[in-house]
Amino acid sequence: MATRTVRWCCVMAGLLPALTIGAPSRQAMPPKVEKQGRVDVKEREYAEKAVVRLRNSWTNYVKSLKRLQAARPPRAVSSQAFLAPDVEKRLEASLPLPQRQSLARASTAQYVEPEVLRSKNKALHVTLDMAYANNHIGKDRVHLRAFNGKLVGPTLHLKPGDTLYLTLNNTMAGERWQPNMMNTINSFNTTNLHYHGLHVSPNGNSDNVLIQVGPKETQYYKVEIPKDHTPGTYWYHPHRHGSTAGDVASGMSGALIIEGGLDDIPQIKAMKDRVMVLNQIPYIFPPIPSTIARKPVGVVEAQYADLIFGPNSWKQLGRYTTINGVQLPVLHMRPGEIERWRFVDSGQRETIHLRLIHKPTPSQIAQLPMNMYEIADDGLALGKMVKSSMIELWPGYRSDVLVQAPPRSGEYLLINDQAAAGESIDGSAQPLTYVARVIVAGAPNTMRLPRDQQMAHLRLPSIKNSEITGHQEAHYGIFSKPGGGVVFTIDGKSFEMETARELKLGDVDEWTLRSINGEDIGLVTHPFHIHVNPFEVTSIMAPVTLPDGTTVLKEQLQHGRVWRDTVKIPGGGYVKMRTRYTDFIGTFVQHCHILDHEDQGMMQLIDIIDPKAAVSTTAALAIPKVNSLAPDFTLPDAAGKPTSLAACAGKPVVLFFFKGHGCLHCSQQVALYAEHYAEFQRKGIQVIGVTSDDPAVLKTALASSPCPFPILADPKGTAFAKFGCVDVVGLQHGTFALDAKHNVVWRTVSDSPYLIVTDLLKTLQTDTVATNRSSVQTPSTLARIQ
Ligand SMILES: [Cu+2]
Repeated sequence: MATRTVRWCCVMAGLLPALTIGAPSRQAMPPKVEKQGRVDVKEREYAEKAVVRLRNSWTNYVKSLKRLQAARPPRAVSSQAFLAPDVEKRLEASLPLPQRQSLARASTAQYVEPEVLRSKNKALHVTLDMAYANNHIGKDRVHLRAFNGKLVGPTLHLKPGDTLYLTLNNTMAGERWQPNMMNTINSFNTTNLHYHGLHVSPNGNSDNVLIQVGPKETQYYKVEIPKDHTPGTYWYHPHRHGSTAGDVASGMSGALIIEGGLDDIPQIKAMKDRVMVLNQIPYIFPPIPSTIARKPVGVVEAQYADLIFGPNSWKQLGRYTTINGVQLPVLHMRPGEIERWRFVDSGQRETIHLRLIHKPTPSQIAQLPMNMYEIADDGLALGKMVKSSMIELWPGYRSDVLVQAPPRSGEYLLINDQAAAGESIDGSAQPLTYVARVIVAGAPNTMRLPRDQQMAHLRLPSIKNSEITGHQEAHYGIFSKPGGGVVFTIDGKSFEMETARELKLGDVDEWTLRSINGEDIGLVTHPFHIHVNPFEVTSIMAPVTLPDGTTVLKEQLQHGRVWRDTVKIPGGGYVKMRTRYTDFIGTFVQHCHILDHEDQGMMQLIDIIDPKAAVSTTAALAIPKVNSLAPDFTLPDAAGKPTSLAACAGKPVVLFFFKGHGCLHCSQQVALYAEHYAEFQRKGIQVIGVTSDDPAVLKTALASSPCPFPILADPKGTAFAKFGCVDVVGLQHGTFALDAKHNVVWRTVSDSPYLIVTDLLKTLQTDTVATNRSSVQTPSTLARIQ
């Protein structure tokens, strides 16, 4: 692990980030609540109490673990057949009320696809508004954070070589920033996005999960899909440390399809293509005072963290796994028809075992089974068809399955089968639950399956022994804390911003992943996920108890090596995988995809550096330090008149470097400063922009959109260089707050422009920048001054 020279802890704690290279493009201020009325104080108190209760529930869980793991699965309906109503009724009495076969069989809920948005002319422009929405899950009313008001986000279709321009509008109300909440479940109104499985840049405003989008903030993402990107089923979801589980559990996620590959095989092209985002929304009904007559409404809130993210919570809540937000949807197929179902497991913490079961006919003629053939895992083609009676999903997994209806009419149920102790996330038994109803009827439509030979070339090439340049180990573990509660760790440490695992671009590593939990915790399976580069799993070893009572490790990979981006690490076992670090340098993460484990610390930073490049540390050294005197410069304005920084002597300055008027984000930045310029003036702060445009281009740009403050031309990048806004990849964006003596009081340098001008304005009180007080030298203290 390399120690990072820059402390980023404030980024994740909700404060302003310190200066970084390849840092978050969006340096969000802490969410601020202006009025600290009783409601805010109470909400915070409730959330903090929930964290304590969650800790206590883990303590109690650890104590009861032996008993739980020995427990038999609750009696459930046989997974093989429908039963006579009276028998069924008796058996179902032991199940949580909603999960009854009779209800599943009677469902008339309409199957729906998420909204579909497709790229056009190599670009896809999408806006996601995050806001509370009222919806129904079955008959239950729910009030949840949502994207565009739905229980599932739109499906985004792109092709290799396209660019995704995504605007994330966080319209949530301000929430009080809670100190000391690192590695706890907190602040669901602060969010961001991760493009799960995509091989894209983790920097700037691309797939950068270190960005935080606070309440009332907007983040512009630009994700460039490489021309040679592997087609497949990917997805997007929030990934802000502390609120990932809360936001994903509310249904804030959607599928992202990179077109091509398997789609172009004629037999598959002829099939109906269904995207099925599976959510496990753990809504609870808060207690309603008996004096108020209203119906309960289901919510997912931090103040109930112990009830929704605790061990065994999902089972106790008895909620349904929804498909595209619908509980028990009904699908219609014709006899002989084959469809492609793209399962996206957006559940936050449970394992899912999908099976299709059938109903015997009254004439005792055995009903024919529906066949399932898996063709891709995590969007990546298997290169063949694998006939499967059960599709095993862990949080974050995707599975593309060809589902073949039998040649006769019939009725089927898609179930999440019961799991014996040891087969689930936490080792406790899981009951059978129902997911969807499938009716096969109508005129036959006999379709053909593809042949393995047609798919073989779509599998990513295997990594040979001779290619491997090094080895990595990662140990995932939960350990009891002496004072109660547990810690979630990778390599013995909970998440921190100070250290990162350093990897080198071009290297090919073999990783050994282990799940080693505290002795009192026992066996826990953690789904490992790493961003940016997929990996080839070569072995999954899990402990199996033999009839004589001895335990041995047994290979779980039944169909050979497989490419994935998320893989379960069996408790007490290990995974071997190989991966190539190609195309992208930058900082991202590996973590457990049980999202409450991640939020509570089971995550680690990864830095991929380019050993051949004179890495950007040179630039870092050149960036004027906080409390140091900003270097002077003289540059021409649009009229060619030389202007120097020193000309503003005695005045605080906000100085920003941008890449020219051709850049959309830069134009937005200039427009934002122009819009708020009067407020800067009232505070006595001079705003100066420095562009990489030459004076002629600048003049043309200003003629069409005049600017109230000076913009200086720096086509040779001399001032950019003086302020460290030059990197191996070219010019960087920089924003510097200088006091009246032109000492740096705050700074940020990044791949993309700093756009939270209003927050900067609010934070930069006149007295902060007008004097050179030592108490306002760091971004974090600066941010606290209100
Ligand atoms: Cu985990």
